[in-house]
Amino acid sequence: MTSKHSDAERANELRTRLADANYRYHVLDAPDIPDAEYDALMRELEAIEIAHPHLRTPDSPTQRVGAAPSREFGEVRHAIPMLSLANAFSDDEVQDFARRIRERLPGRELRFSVEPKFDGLAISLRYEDGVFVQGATRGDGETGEDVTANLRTIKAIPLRLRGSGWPRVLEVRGEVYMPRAGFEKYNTAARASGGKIKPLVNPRNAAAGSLRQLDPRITAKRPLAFFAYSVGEIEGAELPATHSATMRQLREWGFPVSDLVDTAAGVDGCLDYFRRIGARRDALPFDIDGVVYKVDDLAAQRELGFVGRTPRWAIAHKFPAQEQTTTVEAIDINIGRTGAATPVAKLAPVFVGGVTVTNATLHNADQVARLDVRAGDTVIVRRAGDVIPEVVSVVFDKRPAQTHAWKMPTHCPVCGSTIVRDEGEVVARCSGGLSCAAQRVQALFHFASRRAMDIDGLGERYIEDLCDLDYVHSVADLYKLTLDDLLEMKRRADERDGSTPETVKAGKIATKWAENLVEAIAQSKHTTLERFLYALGISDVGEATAKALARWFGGLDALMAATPDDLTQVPDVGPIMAAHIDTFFAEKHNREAIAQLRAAGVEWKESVPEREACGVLAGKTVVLTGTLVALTRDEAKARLEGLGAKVSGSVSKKTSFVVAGAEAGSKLDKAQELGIEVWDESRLAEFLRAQA
Ligand code: JCF
Repeated sequence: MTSKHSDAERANELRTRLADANYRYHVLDAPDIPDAEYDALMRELEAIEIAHPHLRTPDSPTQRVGAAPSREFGEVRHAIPMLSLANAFSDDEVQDFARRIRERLPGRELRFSVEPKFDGLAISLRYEDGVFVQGATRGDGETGEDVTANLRTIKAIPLRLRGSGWPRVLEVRGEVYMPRAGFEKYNTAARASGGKIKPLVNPRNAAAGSLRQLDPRITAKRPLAFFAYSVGEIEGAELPATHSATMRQLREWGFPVSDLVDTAAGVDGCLDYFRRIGARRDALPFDIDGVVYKVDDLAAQRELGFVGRTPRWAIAHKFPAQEQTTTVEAIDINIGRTGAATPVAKLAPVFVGGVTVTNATLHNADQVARLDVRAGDTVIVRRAGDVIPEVVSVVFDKRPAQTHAWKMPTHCPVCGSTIVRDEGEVVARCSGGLSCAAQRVQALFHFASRRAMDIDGLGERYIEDLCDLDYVHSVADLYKLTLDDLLEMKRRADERDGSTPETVKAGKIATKWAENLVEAIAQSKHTTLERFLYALGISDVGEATAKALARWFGGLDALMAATPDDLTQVPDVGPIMAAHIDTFFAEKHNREAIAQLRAAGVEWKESVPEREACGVLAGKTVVLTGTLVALTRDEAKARLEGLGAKVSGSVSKKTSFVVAGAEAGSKLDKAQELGIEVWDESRLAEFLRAQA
């Protein structure tokens, strides 16, 4: 055996092996070799073909990678026109469709082949003697574009038919689509590319755009797939007598046919299928926009024929569209229970995803900027399943003159407090906290919680009732509640919920609850400054910080008078937290709420400030960065604080020195930039040993 002969044999063997693997993966959905092995076989075949170019065949899997770009697409005249389907948007329209068929085929039992309507691009694939020779888009139905080179790059499309018995000429029609996972993955990469790669708008546009690339190497990089759903021209062999059997045959010849393809008896079977697929729609790995019913018997199809350009024997039953265009009347912000400010587009009412929508979320200010949505714009709104409606994109061609870029309002629409957004944060927040009606329930819940004011018996449900029924508007109102108020509130809440008959026992339980709560509220008045500070719910101020603030300032008035610079002197308080504290106390509503709480009798023992830092590092601010080996960061921090240092999280001009462990990053850079002393871990260890 010559080596040339064995190369040819090996190349054939590899092609068969790779085509099998492809078939198992794309058609049977049951891969049998790992990706790495597939890649290794592919490289082996490439090597043989490079060494012996005459062994390269047009149906070789190496030919999928993408040919050189062309200047324009050639035209392909479809031997049999590629038609379109009539649409049905309701059960009634499906009933009408079936009735028209029954009138033409009286007494015939109707079986339908049913399938999802894939949301991609319709194409036609031509095979001669079992080899893929030409692929075209639908175009105007008569003539399409020759996208053969692009279609070759799609691994789900067989380059050579499997099995036997195929006609000499076989034209298969179907849909090229982009699976959702591939779409998401592509867009994640695009968003990370810093503008170099443009994100795809939706999987359908993505499929269409990818196939219309003049450079097949670009198409090759797009995650496209294919489902066959019908046949066109056939020459030289008979196909089965039903559509469903034809689909099974196509599958055997190597074409992906969706698992969801099925048959159904009569209209009832069709409508049942519609609902079953509809329920699964959002969980499918690809987009669909409805289902298609086709009379299964091909002889019956021929009898029924066409009206104009649509077959009488098939119809597309559409789901309610998940995307619609409408106009933005205004962009407001919605304040959530935690104070998060979410921009919301107020829309001209539009029917989308099965409901009328007047609001769509814009998520956050960055998203508004990315989309560049403005009041007055025409936009595409999407509502998929139970997901809240969102604005997908702006139709810039329709933008009226005189629009203005949107900016996050400076003040909360609910309470008037300042809206703040921290550096590096996506979400902007209302700083109203205690006083903001939108945050009232959350603020009260936190205020009453065990580690804050510790008001036993005031659960979230009662807080909601107290707020909803207007008994409490701010935390200070809690201290005005009387036993009668609570009992009346409970009675009204029960009435509203239509619950609890007025039994003696229920009345006793309610009275006990109210008495206990009044007592717990009264008890909570006697507290500590640190609990009180924690209870205020200042952004980022947890128990530890509340304690540090209480010790450092000793009293509330001194704290409220502190500047951000004063605040950063406190152990553990960095510039961001200092800004939060400052904003909180600067807010008139918050100062009023505090005054009311004090007037209601909330009190604590004030103490002398404890800030007399002693020890060798008194007055020094140290920053720890990078990984320490001999001791943990917390240990190092405790040791340094024990020597009187303030350990801070960020480097500034005030930093005395930086301790940089392994792989120190931006903080070390900043220290060097500012000319601040840097210690490595061994120097720290030596210093600590000397102090011991
Ligand atoms: O998406 C489909 N399942 C589908 C779409 C199936 C068909 O037989 C179609 C189609 C769109 C047009 N037939 C036509 C003529």
